[in-house]
Amino acid sequence: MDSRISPDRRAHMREMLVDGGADARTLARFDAVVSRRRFVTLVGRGGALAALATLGASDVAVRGLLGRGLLPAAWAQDPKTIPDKPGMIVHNTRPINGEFPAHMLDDPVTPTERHFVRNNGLVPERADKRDVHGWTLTVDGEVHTPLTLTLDDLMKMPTVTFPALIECGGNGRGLFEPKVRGNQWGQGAVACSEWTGVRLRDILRRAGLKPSAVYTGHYGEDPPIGKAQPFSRGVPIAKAMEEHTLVAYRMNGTPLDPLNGFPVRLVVPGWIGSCSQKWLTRVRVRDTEHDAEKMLGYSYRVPAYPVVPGKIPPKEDMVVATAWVVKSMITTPAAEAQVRAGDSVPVRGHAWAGENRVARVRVSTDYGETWTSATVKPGPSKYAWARWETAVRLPGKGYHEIWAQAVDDTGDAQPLRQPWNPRGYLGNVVHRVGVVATA
Ligand SMILES: Nc1nc2c(c(=O)[nH]1)N[C@H]1C(S)=C(S)[C@@H](COP(=O)(O)O)O[C@H]1N2
Ligand SMILES: [Mo]
Repeated sequence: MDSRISPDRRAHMREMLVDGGADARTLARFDAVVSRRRFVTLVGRGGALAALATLGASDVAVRGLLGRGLLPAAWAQDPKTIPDKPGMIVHNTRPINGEFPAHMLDDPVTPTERHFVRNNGLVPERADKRDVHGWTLTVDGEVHTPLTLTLDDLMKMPTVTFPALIECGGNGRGLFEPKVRGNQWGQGAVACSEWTGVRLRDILRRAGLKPSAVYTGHYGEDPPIGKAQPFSRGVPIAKAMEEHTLVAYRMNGTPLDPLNGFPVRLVVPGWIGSCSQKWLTRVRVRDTEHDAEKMLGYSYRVPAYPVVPGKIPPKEDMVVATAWVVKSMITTPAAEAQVRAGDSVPVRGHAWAGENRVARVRVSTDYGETWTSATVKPGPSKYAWARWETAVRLPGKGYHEIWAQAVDDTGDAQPLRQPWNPRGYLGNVVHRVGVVATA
C-alpha cells in the first residue's frame, strides 16, 4: 500500500474510473498500480494521461475521464448536436449530458426541448424507438402483493398533473473551487416541467407495504457503459409516499422525451435529480437503506460536516444527499447582454428551495454591497419554481454584475461563496450575470 494516497483518496479515484465506465481490466490495473509508488510519481508530474497509458485504460474509460476534465481538452471530440435538444451545451456525448444557458430557461414551465439531460448510461433502445411494447413496471420487495403493471394498467389509475422541478445534484459543480471532477454543470442542470402520472404512493398502497418497508430501490433499463453497475438509487419510504412523488408518463402534455426517460420515469421533486429514476422498470421496496453502488461511498453523498476545501473526508463521514437547498437563477438579462447606462433594466428569474418555501429574493448590482428586493410570485404547485422580478439601473458605462440571492422560509440564504464538498453536490452560490452598459 502506498502511504501517500490515503485509502479514501484511492476509493474516490477508483469511483471516478467506475463512473467513467472503466472496464474490469482497467480497474484491476488501477488496483495494481495504485498500490505502487510509481502511480503517485506519474500523477504528481501532472501525468494523468501517462498514468492512464500505464493503466491501458479503455477508450470508454478515457472518454469518461474527458468528461471529468482529467485529460487535455485537445483530446475531446467536438460536441455533437443532439437533435431533440437544440442549443444544448453538451458536456458529454457518451453518455449524453447537457444543459441550457440560464437565459434559455426563462419560461415558467420549461419546454421539453430545453429540459437538461443527465445520463449515466446509454439511452435504451425502447426509448430511442419510442416503442412501449413489452414495457412493464415491477413493484416487489417488502410488499404483500408484488405487481407487474403495463402502461395501460398505469393509465387506468388516478392521474395527477402539475409542474415540478428536477435539478441534478451536481448542478453548479463548475463553480466549485478547488475544481472537482464530474460534469462541469453551470446553472442549467435544472428544469421545471409539467408532469402527468400516478402517485407512487397509490401504487405502493395497491401492492401493500409491509411494516418492514423503509426505503425504495429504483431500477431502469438504460444499459450501463463498460462494466459500470446499472444506475440505481432510492429514497426513504416517507418521501416515496409523499403526494408529489410521481410515476410519470407524460411531460408537458406529451409522452416523455427518449432522453428524459421514455416511457415512464419517477419524479421525486425537491430532492436531487438522481432520485428521479428514468426509464423506470422496477421499484423494489427495501427493509434497509438502498445499497446499490450509487448510494454508497462518495456517490451522491456529502460530508456530514463542512470540510476543508480540497480535503477528502473518510467514507464513513459521508451522508446521502437528499433535498436541494435554497437557490435562484437569473434568466433575464442573459450573460454578456448589452444595456444602456441609466435605463431601467428588467431583471427576472426563478427561485426554489427543495422542501422549503422561497421567502424572498434580492438583487445587487454592486457586488453585494446593497440589495434591492424583488417581487416573488410563488409557483403553482409545491415543487414548481417561484417567479421573481425587479428592475435595476446601471449607473455608468462598462462592465457590471447582477447578482440574485434567495432566502427560504427557514432563514437559509444562498451563500456568496460556494461551500465545498468532494463531489461538487448541492451547489447554490448566488448566480452572477455579467452585462455591459453603454453610455
Ligand atoms: N435510469 C436512470 N435514471 C436516471 C439517471 C440515469 O443515468 N439513469 N440519471 C439521474 C440523474 S443523476 C438526474 S440529475 C436526472 C436527470 O433527469 P433528466 O435527464 O430528465 O433531466 O435523472 C436521474 N435518473
Ligand atoms: Mo444528477
